[in-house]
Amino acid sequence: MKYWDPAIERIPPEELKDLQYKLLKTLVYRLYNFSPFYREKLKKAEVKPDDIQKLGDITKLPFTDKRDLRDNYPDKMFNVSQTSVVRYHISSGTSGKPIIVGYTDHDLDQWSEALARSLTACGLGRGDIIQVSYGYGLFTGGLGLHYGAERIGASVLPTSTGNTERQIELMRDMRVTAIACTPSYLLHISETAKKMGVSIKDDTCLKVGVLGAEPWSDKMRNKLEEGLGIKAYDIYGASELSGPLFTECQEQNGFHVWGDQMLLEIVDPETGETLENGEEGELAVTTLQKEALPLLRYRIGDITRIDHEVCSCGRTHPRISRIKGRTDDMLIVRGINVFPSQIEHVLMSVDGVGNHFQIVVDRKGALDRMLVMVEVGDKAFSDKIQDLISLKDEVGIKLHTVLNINVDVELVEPGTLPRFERKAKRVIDRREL
Ligand code: DLL
Repeated sequence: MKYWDPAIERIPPEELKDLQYKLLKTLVYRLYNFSPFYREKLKKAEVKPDDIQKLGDITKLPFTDKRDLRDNYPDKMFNVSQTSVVRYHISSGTSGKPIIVGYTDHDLDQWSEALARSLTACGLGRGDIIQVSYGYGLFTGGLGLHYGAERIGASVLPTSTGNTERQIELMRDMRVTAIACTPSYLLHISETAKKMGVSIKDDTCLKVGVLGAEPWSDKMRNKLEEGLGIKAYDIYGASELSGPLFTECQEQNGFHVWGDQMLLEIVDPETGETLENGEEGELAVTTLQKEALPLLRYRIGDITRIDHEVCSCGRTHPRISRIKGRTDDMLIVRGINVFPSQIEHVLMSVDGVGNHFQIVVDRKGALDRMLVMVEVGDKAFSDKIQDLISLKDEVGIKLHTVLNINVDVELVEPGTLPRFERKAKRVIDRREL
């Protein structure tokens, strides 16, 4: 088993808790004394730095969320002056103002360090050639993985997104061993390669995918792993936390979240109440060491659960399970909560259905209507009409069983739904118009 920094990655859990407590105490002291934004928030919540006497006292502290960042646009929540900021990234978000994040030298160093541990946990290191096909620029994916991969001594091929045929030629000719991109983009790459007559499995050296920035299912993982002959690791992160940060290890059983950098809680999305270990809820993150944009109990909107068991890989830091969805991409259709990831899961379990789908939600009179458009697989497409009708019925019944609502299904020709180089946009909600 390879570690990047075994002393910290295998730190005894009790020592990690002590370290987290010390870092939390220092953070609250720093915010109370030096950040006008947090000082006001802490005063309102009637908490002083001295009230933090143990790790569990974190629950006395107030939450923050996206609204705080938006209300303090562009940089009023920063806790350093502009002269200490060496980089900005911007997250576009789906509505309202963008979110500006900033980094000091130390922040960038910590970010690369976290990714160095994570990429090592995916079995990568010196000698690997890593194609970074996340967007470079304001998005955190490209530059984040770039510096993380350089830190472990791998060779970086900074292709960014787009120009897919060239990406495939380079992957083959440069003997790329790992690719970092969204799972939907890797799917698109694999389809394009097929059209070009390139077999990623047989004609390239690709063995690892570091795939994330959007929810994807285990079924999709199986398809990618089997189809491309790779190990596909999930990677999680968010601009507010720095960018991409945490991956699974080779056990592929949850993201290892580096506890010396981030302190995690799971809270009830409705009430904000802290939930027990192992319960599913909204992730709240406290950044223990970030300088430019520290976040206290930041409610990130992602639904997951925490596992404090030491992983069989030997790493002792807490793990979170794969992201089920967001509190805010959760669709409520006729009063029922629906996550796009549940729909993907069902579709991927039906033989004959392709990999691409789109969800359209509409309202007829007072009634919500959900349509799932899905491409049929190449093989099923050549089948008889009767077979297609049965396939459509099968999808409808399976979706109904899992979601508990009637869903209209439309089978469409392979290659007709939009493809994505960045994050996939699977849901069109027409009810708001
Ligand atoms: O997506 C950072 C990133 C880049 C992560 C590259 C992984 C790889 P944002 O654009 O700010 O940052 O979006 C963050 O994306 O709160 C989640 O809702 C979602 N997300 C990120 N990774 C995953 C994942 C980047 N592996 C938001 N599974 C987060 C599910 C994910 N959702």
